Amino acid sequence: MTDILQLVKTKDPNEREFHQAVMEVVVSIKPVMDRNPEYRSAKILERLVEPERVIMFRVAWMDDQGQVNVNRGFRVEMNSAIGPYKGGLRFHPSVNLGILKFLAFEQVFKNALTTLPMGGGKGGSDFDPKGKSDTEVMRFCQAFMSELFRHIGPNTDVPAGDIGVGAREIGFLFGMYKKLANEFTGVLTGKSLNWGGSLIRPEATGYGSVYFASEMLATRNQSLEGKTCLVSGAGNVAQYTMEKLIEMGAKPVTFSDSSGYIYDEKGVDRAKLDFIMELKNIKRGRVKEYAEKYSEAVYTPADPNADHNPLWDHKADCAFPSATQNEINAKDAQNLVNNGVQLVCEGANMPTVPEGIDIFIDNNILYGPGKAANAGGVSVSGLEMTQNSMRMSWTRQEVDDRLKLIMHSIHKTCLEAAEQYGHPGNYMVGANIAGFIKVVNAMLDQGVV
Ligand code: NDP
Ligand code: 2IT
Repeated sequence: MTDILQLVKTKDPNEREFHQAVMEVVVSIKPVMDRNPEYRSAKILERLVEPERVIMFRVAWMDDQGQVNVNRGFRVEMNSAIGPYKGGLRFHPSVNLGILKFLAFEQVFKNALTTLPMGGGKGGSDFDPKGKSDTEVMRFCQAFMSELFRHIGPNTDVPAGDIGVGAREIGFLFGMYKKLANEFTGVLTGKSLNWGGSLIRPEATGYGSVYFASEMLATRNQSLEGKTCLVSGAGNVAQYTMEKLIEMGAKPVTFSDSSGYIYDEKGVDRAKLDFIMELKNIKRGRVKEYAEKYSEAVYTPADPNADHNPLWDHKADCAFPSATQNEINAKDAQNLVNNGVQLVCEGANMPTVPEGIDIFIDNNILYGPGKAANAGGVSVSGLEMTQNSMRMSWTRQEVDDRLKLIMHSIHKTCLEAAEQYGHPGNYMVGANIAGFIKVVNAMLDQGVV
């Protein structure tokens, strides 16, 4: 087991986040490997950690001042054992190959848990959409797609959104794909409604995360009603997490962006959430402006030198990290436990460091790992693909019912796998094992390829 981690570290010493994601899975699936010697002789782990294909390309584009800019574009096609590569695109200055490999690796197991036929991939660029005009974002997306289009397709690889990629970017990317491929087809998900998108796709990750939290609480005969919740982020996932929490009678009291966070002791209600959505999605402003509008709210700027994030240091019942990777360190995790949090549900991908996860598990916290808890987004992407190939659109109710059913099934699958392999109640181990078994059995069926 440690051999495989050593192999990954030796081959790609600088891919810290990828090592972290691999380590978590490799430790979790040890009992499965012990019971199935054929996995070892088929070199299944060695194959899983090697992407089937990595595409890396230059993206040259011109800004509004007529200056030429050069960014780096990527698509990591990680695993296609159970379906076409599927996963988001991230546009953020921190993007590099190691981060996209960790995201693609997680996506393989997440997608397997959804019950839908999707392999795993991830892509993106170190392009920073912040402060760019709409026309700059459009020119960048067109330049990005002018290379990516030859590698993707509705039965090959189907990208979607992630950090920095929402409805606006998907529109520009789709327009360029259609022009180059001369084909109107479901090659991206997260499309707008009137040209092939699915109802509930924008809401799906946040709603799914809250449905998963409800399932976890139900195992202790509890519900979200009346619970005080810490949410981080203020983007797609955070917004719809807060929307569903409010609908279920819970009280979100925090949210954030990379500049700082808001604590609103009275709670974010529907009207305040509308303000956040307009601020973030239309005006593309900063969360700080919320405290200028609502005097009861307190804004704390982010301190890059702090040893913990004060957002996670408030009295609360539940926490929904929904911003980015490693946003909860060990000290934050301990603060959450000390402040009475009983549930941590990961809307973001890998938001908790390994030592933090250990703290949650040791303290009997209901801990929903990202690859299970945030799988609602890609699930509804899968439903968007189904609707596209049927040339049909389902109603809001129909899609929401399917999303609920999928989250229920993921929750059950995680618990059953955890129980079967001697870790009752451990959703992390359960998610890793269940996703792993599905993918590797498909790989074995398909021979050495
Ligand atoms: P958005 O771009 O819509 O929002 C991201 C939010 O997180 C913003 O508020 C952003 O602040 C903040 N953020 C991003 N990076 C950092 C950072 N390095 N430090 C502090 N804050 C940061 O993205 P999403 O809401 O779509 O994604 C959030 C998380 O959810 C990611 O981990 C993503 O991988 C995951 N996810 C997303 C899914 C989806 O369907 N969109 C599906 C499953 C998981 P700022 O504006 O200042 O950058
Ligand atoms: O991390 C994720 O699951 C996503 N960003 C969504 C991927 C998708 O294909 O909808």
